[in-house]
Amino acid sequence: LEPAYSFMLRARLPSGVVTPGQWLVFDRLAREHANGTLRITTRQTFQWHGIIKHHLKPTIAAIHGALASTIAACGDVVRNVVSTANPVESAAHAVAYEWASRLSSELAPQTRAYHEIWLDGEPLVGEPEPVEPMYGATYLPRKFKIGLAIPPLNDIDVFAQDLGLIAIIEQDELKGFNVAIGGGMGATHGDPTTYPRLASVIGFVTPDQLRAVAEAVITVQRDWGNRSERKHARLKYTIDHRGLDAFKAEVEARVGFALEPERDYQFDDNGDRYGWIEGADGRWHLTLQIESGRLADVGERRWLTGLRELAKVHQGDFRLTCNQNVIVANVAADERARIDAIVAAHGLDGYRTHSAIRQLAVACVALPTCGLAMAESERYVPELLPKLEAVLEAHGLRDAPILLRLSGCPNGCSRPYLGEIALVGRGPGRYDLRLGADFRGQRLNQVYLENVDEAAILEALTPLFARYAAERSTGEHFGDFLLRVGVLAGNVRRIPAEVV
Ligand code: SRM
Ligand code: SF4
Repeated sequence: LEPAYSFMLRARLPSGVVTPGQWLVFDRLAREHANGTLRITTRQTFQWHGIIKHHLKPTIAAIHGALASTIAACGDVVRNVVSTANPVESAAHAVAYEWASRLSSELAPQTRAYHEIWLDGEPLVGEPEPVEPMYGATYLPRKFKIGLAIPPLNDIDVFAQDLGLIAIIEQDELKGFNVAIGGGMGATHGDPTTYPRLASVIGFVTPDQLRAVAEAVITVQRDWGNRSERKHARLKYTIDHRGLDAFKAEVEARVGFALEPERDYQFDDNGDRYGWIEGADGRWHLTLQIESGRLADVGERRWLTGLRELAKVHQGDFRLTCNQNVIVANVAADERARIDAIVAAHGLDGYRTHSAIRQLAVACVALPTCGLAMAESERYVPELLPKLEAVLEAHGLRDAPILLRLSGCPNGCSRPYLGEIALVGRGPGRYDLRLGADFRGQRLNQVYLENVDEAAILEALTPLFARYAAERSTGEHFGDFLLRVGVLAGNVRRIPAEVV
């Protein structure tokens, strides 16, 4: 007898693209080997929860058989490369997506041990494991995240990435990318030497320079990153410790050219655009809201089944979004009615009627599967939202787009520090209430109340909603409003002395 351990598996799906064939495999794995649910993550991929030990190998083999992988979905390597979720609206979008896929495959670890352990590959006994060309023998100090955003959409939260790429597209032609480095969300309660940080833009590269610059940023972090204190091992601390200019100079020295000055760009928002959108090529894309990314069959919501039924008939592909939603992408105009019927029959059409705050809510997994959770997150959303909606409705704010993010602990898997309103777990039923990020993923929020319960959160928000309803200017977002009227002071970022 041994303890009944169960595991979580995560796939690597660059840019969140899933073919219908893959979807059917992943759906089967959810039902046969996991807890009957598929979980879309905030990095555009799937997690399966509750896999018991002897189901791990067949599940990984089936993912591999579906031409996907779990390698580099976790670990101190380049993680799933994310990109703006609907990159099919123009030819330049397609090129940007190709870049995300290329970075994902070329920067993945080359180890054969994975194949030997999980896929019955040739044993490596007696042979030395080939040296990783980029990672070397000891890989990176910490996880490393790359994301590519295509303005005006910042749906991937490009400034939360270790390496954020902002595509510069002019007259439908991809000119290159602004390069932003050192973003990250994770922090530890009570430890000011850990903090969320937005990535800093260091310049512009042309497409043919991108691969070399990406590798240089990764290898400088490999060589300079803190390997003795894991809490300070992310790129953001390396940059604050060594200085942005020194880091950039080292990158330029390694690639042998200087980065051009950053180009102009404008982000409108970091949410998803629900409903049907027509692409430049006349194909259609339908974004559906999946609350907290959890695809399950519960009551009227037959979401897991609904997506399976869609995958059986859909001729295009699916795109997972960093806001935990799904796009039924590349649909011919005359197929739309059939897709709509399946969507409605399975209760997937909630996006049509949801309040604005519900449409924009993102929550991390937290309890019961996350071992680091201090408070509920995903499971708290259905309880909290109706209460917030009631207050908002009372002030005529049902359709006011307010970005809500919940995390069960300060690691920040829902990127809560970019929420206009955010709850960050402290303990059972207790959260830090943070307010005042912008609507574009370009400004961090601030702590408004520490370690409070639901009653205190609602009590604090009610007068703020009342003021917002009465005093906001046209089109002004909640976070911006709180700063303008002085409820919050401007954010001044100080790097703690211990980090420098
Ligand atoms: Fe995360 C650890 C879930 C996106 C920052 N994250 C975890 C673990 C694996 C807990 C653990 O280490 O034991 C969580 C598994 C929970 C479970 O039961 O499934 C977990 N993270 C998630 C997901 C599933 C949240 C979601 O609800 O969608 C996301 C999966 C991403 C993926 O597909 O690869 C997820 N995690 C993020 C993000 C957002 C992002 O990448 O855009 C962040 C903030 C960005 C960043 O990395 O700075 C994030 N997760 C963390 C951290 C803090 C890292 C740090 O620098 O301090 C941890 C803890 C750690 O690494 O030690 C963590
Ligand atoms: Fe777990 Fe914390 Fe990440 Fe939520 S934010 S999934 S509680 S590690």
